[in-house]
Amino acid sequence: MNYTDSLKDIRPEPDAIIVGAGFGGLYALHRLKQIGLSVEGFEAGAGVGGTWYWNRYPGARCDIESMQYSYSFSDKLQQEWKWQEKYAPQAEILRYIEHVAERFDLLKLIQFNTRIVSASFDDNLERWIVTTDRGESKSARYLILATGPLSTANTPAIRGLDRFSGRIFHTGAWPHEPVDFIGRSVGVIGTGSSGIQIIPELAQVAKDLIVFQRTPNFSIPSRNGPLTPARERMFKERYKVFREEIKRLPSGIFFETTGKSTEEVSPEERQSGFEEAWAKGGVGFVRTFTDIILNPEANTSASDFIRAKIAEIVENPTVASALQPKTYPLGAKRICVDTGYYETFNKSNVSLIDVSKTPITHITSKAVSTVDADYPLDDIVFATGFDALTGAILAIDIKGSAGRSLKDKWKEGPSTYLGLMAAGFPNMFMVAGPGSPSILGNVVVSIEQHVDWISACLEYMHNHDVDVIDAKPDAEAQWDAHVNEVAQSSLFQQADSWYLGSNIPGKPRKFLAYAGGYGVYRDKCAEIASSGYEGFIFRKSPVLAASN
Ligand code: NA7
Repeated sequence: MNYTDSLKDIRPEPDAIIVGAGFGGLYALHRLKQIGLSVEGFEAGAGVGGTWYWNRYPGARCDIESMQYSYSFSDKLQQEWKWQEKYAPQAEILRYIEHVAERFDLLKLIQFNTRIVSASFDDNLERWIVTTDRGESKSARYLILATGPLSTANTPAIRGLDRFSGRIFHTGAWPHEPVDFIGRSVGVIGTGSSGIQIIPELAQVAKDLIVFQRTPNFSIPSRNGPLTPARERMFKERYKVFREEIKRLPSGIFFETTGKSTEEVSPEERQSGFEEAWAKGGVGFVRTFTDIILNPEANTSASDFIRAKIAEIVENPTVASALQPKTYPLGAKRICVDTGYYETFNKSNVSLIDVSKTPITHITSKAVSTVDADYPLDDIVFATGFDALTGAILAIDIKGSAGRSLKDKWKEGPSTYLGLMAAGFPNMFMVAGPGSPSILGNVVVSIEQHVDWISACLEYMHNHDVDVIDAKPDAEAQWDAHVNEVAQSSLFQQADSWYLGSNIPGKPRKFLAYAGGYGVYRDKCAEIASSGYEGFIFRKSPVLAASN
């Protein structure tokens, strides 16, 4: 296609195209609009919300407290919005995001039900040209990918799946209308965060629930409930200071902890610390003592504590044993948070099939079959996760300068500079992308930091009269080496997980996020910006200058 010739058909063109209307895309639209850019958003869904639009399965809920898993950019918003529960369910988070979109007048900027299928940087025009699944094209100076780190649902290619005559669901692409499971035989494949949330809900209504577990996860009870006025007050009274503090924390999440290491306390105090954290609930369990993540012995005592709890809760010792993670340390895979998960396995209608011992071989028209049995089912629910961090980006056919494809550049795994840009892809930014802390903690904190950094960078470009920014290949290579080095020394190497891409057959095994901590990363990004964007290259574009 000759883009120059076709340009007359695709004007008017915005300054920036923003792909995705979840937390990241909406804030990018708002912020870029605020600095005076014209912006246009594209969203595959029929509404805003991203993850919280698609993941509507029963039990879907955020495992970070609502008072923290929310925007901080508007004090009026954070003071006025009233969360109902300590850990908000999907519907409440979606209402919040819809409210934000309306409140900041963003809806009119977004074209819904439209998926971006390709994006190419035209070296002559120095603009990004995107095409949509509706056959339209649009060009913009800047391309912002806010496509979500966990948005491309992964359904394993199990032989015979297409022959199954019952209903098939994926937690990450749940229907909008209510789904009735009453009196049905339901199989759930997958026991990560999503499986652990949906299983107790299905067990209440299904005739039979068969859980196919390949790897057990550590799960901590949420102890969820209505948000107490005291807790709400505690946050709201010091929100401004508090938000600043959490930005500096390693995971962007505030936890109440003992502040001590396991070595500083007696065995009895250690036990009572774990008991207290278990009774309080939530992922904060892993921060009960400061050394759980760092010291293998401390980790083993925390892991043993959880294994003992599983054995205490689950009545059948064989089932309890199968539910106990034994092959990796606590924290090497994403820790899950549940409401009555382990208790669910005491119900007479629930069975656990350990597919690490008896793998699923195929699916027939009526059953899931393992090496030693057939399990007749009316419905199969895949809780099998996502092609994380790179999936949604690479689902777009992205071509940078000189027609270089991003898929090709990333064939050995993603490499980025600061997780914000990829060298050779000028004026293209990623929000919470690979090589940044992204989903290793509170992703909303990550998103706000990225969008603020990007908008400050665009202002800098405007003030310095430059039009094009790119990452330098050597700066990218150094960042990539640093990301890998930090990951190598972390716990994350000790289990197969979506953090490493190992859940997707054929995906290169490479740690996908930056594990050095949110605070450290934020400082690094700020330092680079204040040094005049070291590692980035800027240039003036005669063609863009002419179009100003
Ligand atoms: P996860 O955490 O990736 O969990 C997926 C689960 O599905 C996990 O238990 C997998 O077992 C299992 N799985 C994947 N493929 C298969 C096959 N082929 N057979 C059997 N079991 C399989 O996804 P979630 O949606 O639960 O959570 C993703 C994130 O969203 C979560 O961490 C939060 O950040 C929010 P495996 O462990 O690979 O053996």
